Amino acid sequence: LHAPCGVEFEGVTFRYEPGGRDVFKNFSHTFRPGTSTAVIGETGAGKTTLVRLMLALLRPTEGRVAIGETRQELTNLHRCNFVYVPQGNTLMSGTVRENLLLGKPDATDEELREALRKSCCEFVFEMADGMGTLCSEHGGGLSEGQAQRIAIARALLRDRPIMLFDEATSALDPDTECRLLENIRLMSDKTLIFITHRMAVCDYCDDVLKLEKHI
Ligand code: DUT
Ligand code: MG
Repeated sequence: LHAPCGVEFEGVTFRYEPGGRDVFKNFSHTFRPGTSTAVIGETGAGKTTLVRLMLALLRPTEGRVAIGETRQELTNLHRCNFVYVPQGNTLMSGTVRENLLLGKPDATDEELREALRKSCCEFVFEMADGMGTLCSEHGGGLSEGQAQRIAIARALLRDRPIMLFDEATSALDPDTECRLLENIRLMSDKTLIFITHRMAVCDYCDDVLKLEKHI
């Protein structure tokens, strides 16, 4: 359905306010189609700003961001190439199944189970109510790491060419995190971007992008 799709930053300068600090200064980088990249950098280095520029929630002050074959300026339309898993709990009140179906409304139970297995959510199968277990906006009976994995399963079901993870596995133990990253990487046609504070994630990626803070 979707061809592999890259993201290109070309000479991007960005500041939040006129006369303010440059968060990016003549920054160029290509996220190659079908590869995985770990994005690291100290707090304030611009990781979340990078995400917002890609999603066209912000516009470069100078330069441009291009997606796939497009050479035009990014518009809201280009956002459909992405699935974004932000930091923190993003589940809604409802069952695990209802949350997963937000990713793909017509998914079969087998597709849901497959996504749960890929995102290391075997714990769901062991719960008395299975996919009927209730989640709440505050996590409910789930641990933070369990809620993160269900959010990732939902993102996998959405099936977009570019997947953006902003600290999306921060609550997992290192073994589970490695298993999950490996599973996601096996879907090798996706362009994967992992924003992380954990150096171990870099070992699972084709590229590492370190953002520096400009004073
Ligand atoms: N900034 C603003 N206005 C905003 C957001 C950020 O001025 O609405 C500044 C704060 C910082 C720089 O931009 O100096 C980059 O912020 P960003 O949130 O992109 O940094 P991060 O790398 O995502 O930091 P963290 O690791 O704390 O999430
Ligand atoms: Mg951030």
